[in-house]
Amino acid sequence: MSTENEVELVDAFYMLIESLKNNGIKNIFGIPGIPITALTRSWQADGGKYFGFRHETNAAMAAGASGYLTGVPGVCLTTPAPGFLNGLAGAANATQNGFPMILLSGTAGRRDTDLQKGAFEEMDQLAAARQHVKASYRVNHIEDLPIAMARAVRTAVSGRPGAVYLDLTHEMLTMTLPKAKADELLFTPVDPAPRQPADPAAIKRAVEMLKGAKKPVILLGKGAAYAQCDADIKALVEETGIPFLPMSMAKGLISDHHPLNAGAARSYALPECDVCLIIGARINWLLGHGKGPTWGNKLKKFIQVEIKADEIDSNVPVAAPVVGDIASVVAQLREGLKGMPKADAEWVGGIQSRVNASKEKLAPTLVKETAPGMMNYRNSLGAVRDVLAKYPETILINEGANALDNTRMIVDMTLPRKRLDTGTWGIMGMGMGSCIGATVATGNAVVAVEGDSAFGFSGMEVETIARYKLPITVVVMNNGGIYKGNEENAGGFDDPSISSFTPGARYDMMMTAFGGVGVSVDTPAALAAAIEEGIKSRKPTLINAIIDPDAGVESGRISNLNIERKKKA
Ligand code: OXK
Ligand code: ADP
Ligand code: MG
Repeated sequence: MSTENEVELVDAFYMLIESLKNNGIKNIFGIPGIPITALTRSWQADGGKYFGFRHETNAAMAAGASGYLTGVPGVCLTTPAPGFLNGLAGAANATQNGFPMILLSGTAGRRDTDLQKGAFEEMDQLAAARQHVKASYRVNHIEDLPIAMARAVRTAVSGRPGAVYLDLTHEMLTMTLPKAKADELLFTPVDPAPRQPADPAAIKRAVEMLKGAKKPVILLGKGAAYAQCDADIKALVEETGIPFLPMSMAKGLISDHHPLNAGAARSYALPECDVCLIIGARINWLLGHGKGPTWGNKLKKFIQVEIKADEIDSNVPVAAPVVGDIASVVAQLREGLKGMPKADAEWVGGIQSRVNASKEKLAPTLVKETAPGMMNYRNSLGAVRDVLAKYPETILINEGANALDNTRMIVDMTLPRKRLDTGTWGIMGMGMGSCIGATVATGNAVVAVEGDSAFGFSGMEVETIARYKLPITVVVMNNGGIYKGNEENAGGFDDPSISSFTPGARYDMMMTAFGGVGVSVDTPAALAAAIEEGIKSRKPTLINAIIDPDAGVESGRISNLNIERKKKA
């Protein structure tokens, strides 16, 4: 702030910071540099929380995770060009997953950029962002900042949530404004994510279909977890007695231990059902696009509760679309279904006996002893499951191939929004950023179960975790490679194979290098003890869990998506 001819002026930083605060933003994740260093410093000077990362993609992953867990957009602030592009990868992932976040980036001056004069970090970022985010807006004038921020927040959180890019031009960042004028312009938006109840006719159609169902199931996706109407969703399931299956991030929305959880009988429940009520999940690759063997090669009667109208019929015909927000629609459905008899006991009992059989088959593998250094994904994750059962508020971050699939299957979740994973894109590299975003947003302790390959994409953020002393315990499932650690060079040469990493790598030393706790373990009991200590101490902890290099399957449970080399004729 400065005075010129007695008029008090404010700068663009002030306008931006006040706009962020007016929109309920408390944290910024990013990396400073030209031209946003002083802006970042001003945010911190003003009392805003700032988390400085080592790579912008991870900062954007933190913003996305934070947005998903709270419903308030996470904010990532980057420098131009490469910094921005790195952040854009995380923003694109947030958009794909429906996580609300805002990517803010400084740019080189428009005058030079638009004439391609070769400015420092010159790039048309608005155009680059456009196809990867829900909306991208450029702010050319300081007076527009309050409206720009309101538009960004409203776009991020209303309808299907996603990322919004705000292009902060160099020229705009140098502007000033009389304070009196600024204070007139600043405002707090009203109801940025409005309720959108469904058309009563759509509810009626869905209710009739459910009432006529003989073998109904309910599929819960991460949209249902995001909607934060946990009690109503549980009540819908219990009042109807319909078995439910959670998509991976909806695990725990209703406890995995609930008697109506059909997750462990997936390959029976989905092919056999006649009506499937889908709440907050897309019928995408994760659901076999609604057809094929996942669904017994039959077209099911789908009832889809979804906020984005054009998502309906994206893969297969949906018999009863219910377009609206999940919190409203679930309440409407409960009202419409009042007095409906419970789902058929034979159908439910058949699922439950298959669930029990799957669990019984799995159980001994989770406690099986192996020689030191020869843990597999079953007994190591059996240990993880037992510890996390004692600390259900812990947020679990999970990525990898085998580390992902086995954790999803073995580690039960009992509370909503406690699991974040590779998500819609099945990406590697969401790990450490999501850990940081999750604990910053909630204050909860975090445990990450990471394949050694997956961990590498964001591993440098171990320094960030240690620097901010965050209550994060990272378990690196170290089998020495992608999928497996014992692949040989395909040509028989001396170089490492395409999937191998350094044998005997000590990931734990990455954490001790920065003053955190590092432990290397080779038995399930030691793994469990180290995780428990990490959760209880709330100290930054990295556990190098040594797994049998032969443990693991190429691409885990989605190996069918791989392309094999054609056989020579
Ligand atoms: C589930 N199951 C259980 C339990 N829970 N058995 C015993 N006890 C419990 N508690 C059973 C369940 O019935 C399934 O067996 C099996 O375990 C796996 O469950 P689930 O739900 O994961 O089923 P499935 O078929 O794997 O689900 C399909 C999927 C899922 C596509 C939704 O695989 C998925 O989310 N995949 C994400 C993959 C991914 O993104 N990978 C990252 C990239 S790898 P059956 O007998 O009933 O079938 C990569 O990038 O390249 O390789 C690369
Ligand atoms: P999953 O990966 O768990 O299957 P998806 O991300 O594919 O879930 O699907 C989530 C769906 O939920 C998206 O289509 C999104 O538009 C929708 N959604 C998100 N929030 C809401 C909400 N509050 N009300 C209705 N639908 C929502
Ligand atoms: Mg591995």
